[in-house]
Amino acid sequence: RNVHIIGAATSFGQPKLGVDLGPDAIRHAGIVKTLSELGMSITDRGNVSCETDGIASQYVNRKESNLLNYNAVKSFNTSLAAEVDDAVASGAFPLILGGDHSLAIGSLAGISKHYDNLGVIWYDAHGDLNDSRTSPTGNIHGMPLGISCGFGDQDLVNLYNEGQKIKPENVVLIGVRDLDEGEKKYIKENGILTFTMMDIRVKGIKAVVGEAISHLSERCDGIHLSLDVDGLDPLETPGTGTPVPGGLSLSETQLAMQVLNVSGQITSMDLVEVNPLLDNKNMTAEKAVEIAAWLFGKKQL
Ligand code: DIR
Ligand code: MN
Ligand code: MN
Ligand code: MN
Repeated sequence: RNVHIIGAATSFGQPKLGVDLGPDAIRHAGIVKTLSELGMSITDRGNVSCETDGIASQYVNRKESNLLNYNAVKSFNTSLAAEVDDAVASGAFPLILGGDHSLAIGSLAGISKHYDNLGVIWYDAHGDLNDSRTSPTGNIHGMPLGISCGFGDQDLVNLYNEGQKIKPENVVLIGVRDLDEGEKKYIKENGILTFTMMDIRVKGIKAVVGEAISHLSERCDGIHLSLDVDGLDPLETPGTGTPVPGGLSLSETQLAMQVLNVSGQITSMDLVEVNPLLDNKNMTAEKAVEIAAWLFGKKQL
């Protein structure tokens, strides 16, 4: 299997410096060697980044008060979408390393071009379903799933190609435990299949991922996994900008990835929000490599 690694070296979707170094931290933790040893043929396409005025512009360059770094996010994601589109067109599995989660606007724009009914599994403590009106922060990394569903700023919704990239009924949330009020309303109104941490504690992660796959596989022609490392507990992945206690363990995540691997249905992946400047000896990037390894077939025996 050909895997194209694309570094999405962005921090524009949130205020903390260092998440743009996530892709290189994951490379240092051995992503290429680890996946190669599992039999994958790896091409590292390097990083997509974006020209900016530097740190000082972080909160200056905004479209409206609640879409921070708007121009940088838009320009970055337009470049990323083209790179991801090219990887999918070549027949490869795109593995997008982040970088803050606003990069999913571009990855989904590039990938969805190749599918009629792309499914998405969003493995995250958060829903990322805000728009500029519901967001309590103005940080666009809290909005990419909503934008991809056609909700919010129309220039971001129509980025790279016109219209909604995914249908809300083709989305499954796993691991959520920190939803804003507007996100709860959006989930209920659109009937998004959602497995909170409490649901996972009741049903178990294996059953939850199985339900996610059966929900999506009957209606979708491909399934994208967007995995935010803050879906895991901060004890496992401390190097991330918005940690929330009470998350998934590494072994639950390994099991989730094993179920996805066995299903044979995952066609692309984002692995995001690794911030080495907030980390302890690069352990979060090492966990990210371990998670990817299980998605690509790693086993304990
Ligand atoms: C919060 C945090 N819901 C926001 N979102 C995060 O700013 O919209 N997403 N951290 O990953
Ligand atoms: Mn499409
Ligand atoms: Mn998150
Ligand atoms: Mn996220």
